[in-house]
Parts: sequence; structure tokens; C-alpha cells
Amino acid sequence: MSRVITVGAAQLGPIEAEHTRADVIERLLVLLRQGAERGCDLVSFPELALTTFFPRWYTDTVDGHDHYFETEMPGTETKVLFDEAKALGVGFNLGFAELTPPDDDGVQHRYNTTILVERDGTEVTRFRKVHIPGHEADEPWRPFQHLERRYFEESPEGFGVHRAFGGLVGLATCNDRRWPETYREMGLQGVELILIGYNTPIHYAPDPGQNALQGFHNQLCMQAGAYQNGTWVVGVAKGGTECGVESLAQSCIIAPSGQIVAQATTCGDELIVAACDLDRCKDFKETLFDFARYRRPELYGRITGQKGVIEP
Ligand code: CDT
Repeated sequence: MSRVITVGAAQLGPIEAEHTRADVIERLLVLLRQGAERGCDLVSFPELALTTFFPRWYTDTVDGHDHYFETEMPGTETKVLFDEAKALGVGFNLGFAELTPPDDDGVQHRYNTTILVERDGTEVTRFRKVHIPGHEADEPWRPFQHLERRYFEESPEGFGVHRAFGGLVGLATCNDRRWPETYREMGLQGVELILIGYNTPIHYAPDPGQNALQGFHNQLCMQAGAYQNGTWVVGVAKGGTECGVESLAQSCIIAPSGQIVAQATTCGDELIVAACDLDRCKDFKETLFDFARYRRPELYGRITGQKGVIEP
């Protein structure tokens, strides 16, 4: 039986501060319907796809951006997207800021979350971002801030892999894509398709020398992750100049060989599509990267036993 999934990477252009959820959902619906017309089984949306990238602004209290968070998914405004996807028979993943209900101690949690929904409308999973970049405190010296560490908690759950779309599917979010552990954790569960949404400002204030390399680093880490684990990787940007901040576009779909098979050519709303044959993963998983045969975990203790560098 064929295991080809047709995947659409639905890149978004900027979402300005004054844009409402309803404005954005209209754009998501356009891309979703394009995906249906082009035969997609799955349409992949970016990180924090419902609002502007609010961690660029400091607020005195951590709840100062709570109006950008969702307390329900689907909620009253997002339900139309879920209903339309189900009617079209198209699955999707969507990044959003999640404010949880109070836990047993009455504490609400804020996560940078992505939901994965099957073609029949059932929820497959919610993934919460593991690697939270940036800083916690106000740093007004920056031309804009990256306060994800103020507004989001780190995932307590890690990287799961799920039986969905006829294969083994995993999720990661933006900064997660830069870390080899992300791909290997899922590679060790046999992942065949990894969906990654991102918001990546071109300007990196701690070391602007990296600015010109943003596109290179984006491809470098996702192509390496795909090849070294024999998996498809789909990277989906919210790109363009949003609230005066330029962000990387360059959404792409990467084969288990590490080759890019489709890439966005604009910085705006754009759907790119590729037929992803999940059986091609075996070409790598059962040869050069036959983990059970070749890995040496007994020599990799530092990977999980140690956090920072300890020099010899
Ligand atoms: N959204 C996100 O994780 N962005 C980071 C920006 C660099 S760290 C300030 C990224 O890794 O692309």
C-alpha cells in the first residue's frame, strides 16, 4: 500500500499587531483550501500562527500578553478552521500560545504549543516547545526583544512520535530545530515526518554577525536532522517584516536524503506542496543510519547526563 502523504507547508507573511484573530483565520482558510485543491492530506502552519510574535515586547507582568493566548483549542474563533479542515478531509498542525486551565495548585501555565489534527478532525496530539530561546528580563538595549523565556514555560513532556497520516509523525517548534537532540529523540521512535513551525528574526542582537547566516543555518540544521534520522522534515515560517522586524521566510520540505524538494520563494502567505513517500525513510533508516546496528549509546552518556560543557 502506498504511503505517500501530500504535505503543504503553509507559510504566513507578517501578522501586524492590529490584525484580529478573524483576519488571520481568513488567511489560514485560504491556504487550507489551496491545500485541498492541490491534493494535500496535511497542511502545516507556523509557530504562533494566530497572532503577531508578541515576545518582542516587554510587559511589566508576565500576564501582560495574555490576550495573545488561547484558553481553548478549538475556541469560538478557531472552530471555523477545524470545521473546514474536517469538511475538506485535510489534516493540519497549528502553532498557538496556550494558557492552560488552573492545575491542582491553581496555577495556569503558558506554553508555545502546536496542535496536530487528523483528516477526520480528531486531535492527534499537542506539542509544547522544548527549547525556549531568548531572555526573561527586560533588555531595552535591543532594537527589539526576544522574551520567550518570560512568557513561555519549557515543555515538561519532550518529543513524542504519533501514529497519524499512515505514518509516524512528530512535532518541534522553531528553536527546537537547531538542536540535534530534537531529531534524535524522535528518530529513536522511528519518526518519518517532523513538522516544524518557526518565527526567526533576521537580526540576532547578541551576535549580529549571525544575521547574514540565518537562511544558511535554517537549512543546515533541518537538512542535517532529516538526513541523520532518515525522516521527512517540513519547516514552515512566519516570515517577512512584522511590526518592523524582519523575519526569515524560506519555508521548505526536506526529504530523508537531506535534499530540499520544495521551497517558498516569497516572504508572504504561500503554500508549497510535496508528495512525501514515507517508505523512502527506510532507505536511510535501514542502511547507513541503522541505529540498532551502528549506534554506541554506551559511549554517549554525556548527552543525557550533563547539561553544560565540562572541559577536560
Ligand atoms: N521563535 C524562535 O524560537 N526563534 C528563535 C530566534 C533565535 S533566539 C533569539 C529561533 O531559534 O529561530
